[in-house]
Amino acid sequence: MLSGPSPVPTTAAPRIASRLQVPGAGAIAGLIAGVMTKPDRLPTANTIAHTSGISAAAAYSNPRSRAEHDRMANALRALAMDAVEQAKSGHPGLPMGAADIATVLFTRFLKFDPADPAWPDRDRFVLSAGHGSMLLYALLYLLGYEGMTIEEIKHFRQLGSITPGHPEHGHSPGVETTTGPLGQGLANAVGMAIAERHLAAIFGAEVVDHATFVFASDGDLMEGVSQEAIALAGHLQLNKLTVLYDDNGISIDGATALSDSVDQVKRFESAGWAALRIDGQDPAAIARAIDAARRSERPSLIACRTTIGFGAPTKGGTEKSHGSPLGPEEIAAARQRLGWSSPPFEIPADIRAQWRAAGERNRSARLAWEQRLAALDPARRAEFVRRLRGDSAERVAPAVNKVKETLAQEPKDMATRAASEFALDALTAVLPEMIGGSADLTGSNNTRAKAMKVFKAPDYSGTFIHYGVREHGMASAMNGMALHGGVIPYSGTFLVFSDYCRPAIRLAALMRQRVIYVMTHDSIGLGEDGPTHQPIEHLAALRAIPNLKVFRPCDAVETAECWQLALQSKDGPSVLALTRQTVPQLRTGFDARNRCAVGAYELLAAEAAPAQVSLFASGSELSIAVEARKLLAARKIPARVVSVPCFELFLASPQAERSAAIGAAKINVAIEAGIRQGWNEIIGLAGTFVGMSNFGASAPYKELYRHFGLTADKVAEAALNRL
Ligand SMILES: Cc1ncc(C[n+]2csc(CCOP(=O)(O)OP(=O)(O)O)c2C)c(N)n1
Repeated sequence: MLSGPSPVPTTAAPRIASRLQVPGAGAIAGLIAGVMTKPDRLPTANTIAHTSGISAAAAYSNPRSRAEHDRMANALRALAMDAVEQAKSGHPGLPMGAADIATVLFTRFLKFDPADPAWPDRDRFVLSAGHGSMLLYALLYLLGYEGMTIEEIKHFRQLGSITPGHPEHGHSPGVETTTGPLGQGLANAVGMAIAERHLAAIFGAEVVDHATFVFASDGDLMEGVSQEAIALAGHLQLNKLTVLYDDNGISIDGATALSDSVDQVKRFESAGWAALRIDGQDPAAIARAIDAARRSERPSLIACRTTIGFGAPTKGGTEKSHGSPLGPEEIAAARQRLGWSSPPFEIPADIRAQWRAAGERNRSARLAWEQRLAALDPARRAEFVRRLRGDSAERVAPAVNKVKETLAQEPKDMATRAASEFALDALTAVLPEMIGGSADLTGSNNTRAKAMKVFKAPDYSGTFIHYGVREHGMASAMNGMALHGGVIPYSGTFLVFSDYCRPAIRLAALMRQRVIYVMTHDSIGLGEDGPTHQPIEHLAALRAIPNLKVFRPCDAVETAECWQLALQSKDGPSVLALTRQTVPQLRTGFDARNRCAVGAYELLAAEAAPAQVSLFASGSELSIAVEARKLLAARKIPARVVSVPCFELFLASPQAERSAAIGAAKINVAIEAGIRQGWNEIIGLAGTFVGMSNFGASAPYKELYRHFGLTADKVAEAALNRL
């Protein structure tokens, strides 16, 4: 489904969002314009050198006194308490418990520059436990991210603010991914780390050398997707990935011991990670652990024992500080205990200055990176920039046209999954940034183009990922890859297992990321594997997700066109629903237009005007419609056939185009080997639907089509009954 009007406009978001849309908005946009850096991004002497005369980098990589650290961490705690109190909702416990970890990470280790939140070589920080969003907003405010003002903090969780309940990518600067559904952020981070390793292997450490840090809670690690993510990261030896686990032993119901007794350190170790336990309120221990993680040859888990709601005298350490305001009395007592005397939303100038200086400490590193980028061989630099910008259209169109020319010269009846592989051979040759994969169904999904090398340790230059039987982790990692930029992720599984990917697909759609899901075995047409494997409601369920395009091409030509549209959809994910069974090539003759671009078009006009019947179908059912048209013609009933490869594009196309596709026949019939839901938009309430209304069965597919009435005879009969 395509979205309607965009979500509520924000106060600062429009300005910021425009910068967030293009990866590398600062450096890269500057490069493209032929200038290195915008003047306003150049450092002044004051921003690089501190009054003390030492560089920002040096000052803030050195440990500060415990008292100084505590005051900086308490600034985070105070902002979290106050913002949640003012909003009358939110989660103060996590930010208060995690403040020490965040202070050490952001002021001493994390490489970033608030002046250019999209700097491609920044370290990525993912707050997987998105309910702790105030931790992130307080950090972004204190570090000096543009637009993240104290007013935004005061408007936490309010309409139009850039401080929504859970962090939303593209909505607030510095938010790397949208989190809230637990476990997703952790799996996104695995994808980010994959993208980093790959781009470093291709372009070198001078321009790609950054780490990925995830802050994950008990809930993140309880969710099943975390196991898929952890196992994949361990297997791929993603040593630049570090999970900071907020081991506070508390979730909503109370102590995690109510429902969990996993030893997380052992769990991660068994998946190939380096893992250790530390006191998560001890800055020195935190720094030592992060330092060790940075030098590890394996991904690292740092299990940080913390106290939820640290500082709150009666609610701290309990679930009472997890997800509701602490209340004025508790806040007053916490202020006292923490030694924090400033009024709500006020940060003492010296602490603010320390945070700002920490925010600026990597400015020189960023500028040095820009110099290194500028020094790259021009062709290499241009390619790097092209990949980061995600520009592919100029390469895709000629490649697709070539495929279509080949198919026009030598029409091929083939399964659309095979047609997809045929298209992929051509597309991956011109778009080396495409990173494919499959959840252990490579041979069935046909997602591995012939020339693709496998992505694996220690040589990460390959572009095909064996994800293992991990659909959810795969889809979520693809979100992280797309968010990272520089790669175009696609991968495969059976359409029926889109259910196993759905939480990640939904987030890709919410974040408007270009992620492409090849989902084969798209109907009862898969045959003998039976109803467990036969998608029935899946097309409708996927079409229900806003911003997601669901393509169901009818033949090899449409498959190539749908690939083109998916690759060109930079503002959202796409599903390619493909057949297991062979289908005839219905589009013969070369047509340079991408006919699928309007979502539905007349494939065959009626043999005589005016048409009395319009037959609409998608995918493998198009050939049934074509046969039914012949049967009706034999009865002197003129019928036209309309191919509907993409509802979303159809519904978004201009009224005139939609009317042309729908036509004016008395009878509308739709044929799709799925449920009717959604089709009324095309055939109307009075239209006839030939499809499925219950689960399928196990049998050879032709028999199943006959059994369930998906035949040309039945379609013609349905039309005749209405005349
Ligand atoms: C997939 C998913 N299920 C449920 C929730 C609702 N929820 C939010 S936080 C949370 C658990 C809180 O425990 P923990 O992760 O340990 O966070 P902490 O209490 O330490 O802040 C739950 C169940 C969610 N956000 N995502």
